Amino acid sequence: MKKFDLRNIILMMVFYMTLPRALKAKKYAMDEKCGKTITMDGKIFHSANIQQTFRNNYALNTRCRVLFETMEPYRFIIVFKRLDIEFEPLCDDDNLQIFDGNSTSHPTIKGLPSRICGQERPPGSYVSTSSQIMMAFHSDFYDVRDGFEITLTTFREPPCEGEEEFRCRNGRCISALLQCDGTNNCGDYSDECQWTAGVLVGILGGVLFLTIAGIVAVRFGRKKRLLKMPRKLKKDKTREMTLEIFSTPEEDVKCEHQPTTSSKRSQAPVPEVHQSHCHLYKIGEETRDKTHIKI
Ligand SMILES: *[C@@H]1O[C@H](CO)[C@@H](O)[C@H](O)[C@H]1NC(C)=O
Ligand SMILES: [Ca+2]
Ligand SMILES: [Ca+2]
Repeated sequence: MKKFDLRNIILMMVFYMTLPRALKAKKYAMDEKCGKTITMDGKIFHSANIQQTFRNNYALNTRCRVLFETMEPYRFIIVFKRLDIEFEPLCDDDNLQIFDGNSTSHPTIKGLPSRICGQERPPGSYVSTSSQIMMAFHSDFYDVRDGFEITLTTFREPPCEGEEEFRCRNGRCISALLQCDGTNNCGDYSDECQWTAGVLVGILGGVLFLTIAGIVAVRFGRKKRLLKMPRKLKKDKTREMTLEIFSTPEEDVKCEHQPTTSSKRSQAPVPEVHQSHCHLYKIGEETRDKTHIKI
């Protein structure tokens, strides 16, 4: 592995933070591109991530072909990131085929099974001998799976071109922009830096620590507030009750034992002391009816 000094590391980090999105690997779902051709120029568009589908499972009864092409003298490096296609010993039910050319009449890519299925992803990397490859996917009428995920990278035979290209340990020349981007483009991981893992672990560790610290702080704050809450609630309740009592209109105040049949004029005024007692009594009755207040 290469050794980087601090200056290079900082330069690299700045470089990748400012890297335009367009230069990063494009993602494709094969089931959205059936019958289409995807062209990678090799200089600007030099890597792609291909999945069978962006959904959870591929569809039943699928027959899909997608052609990938690049410019001479570029070729393709094929790296499997994951594989989950219904297993059958001969891969007769569901399968992926990758042809080393622009049609299904070409032989399949050297080193790969002619029909790919199962859950064990083909290890290492595979290369095309021409600038075109055709992917063909087939599924039958029952049992579907996740599909697959493949990294496709354009490369040239050495000698590599100065700063624009990176020379993999296996001799392939790929775009220098693919170094340390977290994807095994060369096929032997030589384009991925040793420090990337360390830095990533460091960053993740920092984020994790801050998150936990944040959660603890929020929890602690909430607990403190909750402890204060009951006193506040009690205060509010008493105020509400007092308001209820004093906001009762005077006219409503009547003693229950007061005769209601007599006319207003003949109604004897209730003595001051009696009235206040009566008033409180009435409120007690009223408030007992209202479920939200208890006396
Ligand atoms: C398909 O590939 C062959 C060579 O293998 C080439 O002669 C032909 O022009 C290609 N066709 C298309 C449509 O690219
Ligand atoms: Ca199936
Ligand atoms: Ca890479």
